[in-house]
Amino acid sequence: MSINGTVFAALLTPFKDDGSISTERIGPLVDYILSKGVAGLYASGSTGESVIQSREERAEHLIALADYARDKCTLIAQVGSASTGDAVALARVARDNGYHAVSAVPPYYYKHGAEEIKTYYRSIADAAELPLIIYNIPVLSGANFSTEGLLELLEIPGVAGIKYTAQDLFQFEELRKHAPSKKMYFGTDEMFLGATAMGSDGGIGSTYNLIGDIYVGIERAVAAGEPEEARALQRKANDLIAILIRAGVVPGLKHALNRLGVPVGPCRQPFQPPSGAALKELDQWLDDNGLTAGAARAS
Ligand code: MN9
Repeated sequence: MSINGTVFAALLTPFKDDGSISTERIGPLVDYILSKGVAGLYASGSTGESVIQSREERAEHLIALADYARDKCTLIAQVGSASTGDAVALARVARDNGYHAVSAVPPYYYKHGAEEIKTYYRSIADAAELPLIIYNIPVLSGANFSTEGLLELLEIPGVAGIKYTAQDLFQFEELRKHAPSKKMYFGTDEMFLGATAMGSDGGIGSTYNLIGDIYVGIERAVAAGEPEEARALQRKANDLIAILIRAGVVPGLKHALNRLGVPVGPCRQPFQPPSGAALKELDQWLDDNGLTAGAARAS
């Protein structure tokens, strides 16, 4: 099976107001994201608050998302877990519900050796029977692979590519050179344009939940040979990202979507909603850029 598209939102997980999983709120969020030209959704990852959900909750979300969106766009299920058993169970859920691919963060918390990590990925690929995207996010997973280590993971049968959420464009391009047939998605939204120049196959990130059209626009500008336009669009995204980093990226995105009229509920604790100066800056940016309160409800 092939993975169609280049720009994927690392999907937020909508919650009810009481913090439990909301399946009803998936549809409006997906519709909003796809209306911006995004090609697909990467579910149950970092942006989806997956590590603070039970396996059962993650499965419930993955199944409801597939029911709503499998015929509308490309779907990738992030099934990674600290436990191989949980990751394998979620890989089967993805397989049985029409996902186009799975992805997995390395097993976290314990510092596992290379053979343990490879065995984990083999188990997931076998269970999923779908293309597997390695999820490299050292700042959160704690697993810092060398270029050679990542290339070894990319050689595991069933592995189709990597979501590279780091800032090392040199390493990214090294991987591009040594694994030319693999899909290489960049995961640091603020460097989407730089990664395009280094040969990425697209991007998967959190801010695509809100401003996917900007990244689609960057790709279009690059294809049209308009680097100044591409850079202006990246600049626009980065003005927002700088604020989101101060506000808290996931709480900030949920705040922005709720305010717009796309209800996604709160983040789960220990996250706290944005407050103070960061909240003010965020609301100001949203108003200045047409993402005014209630705009999605009105349209
Ligand atoms: O995986 C996200 N990275 C992290 C993707 O969560 C560390 C990105 O989409 C960032 O949220 C984004 C803003 O820094 O690039």
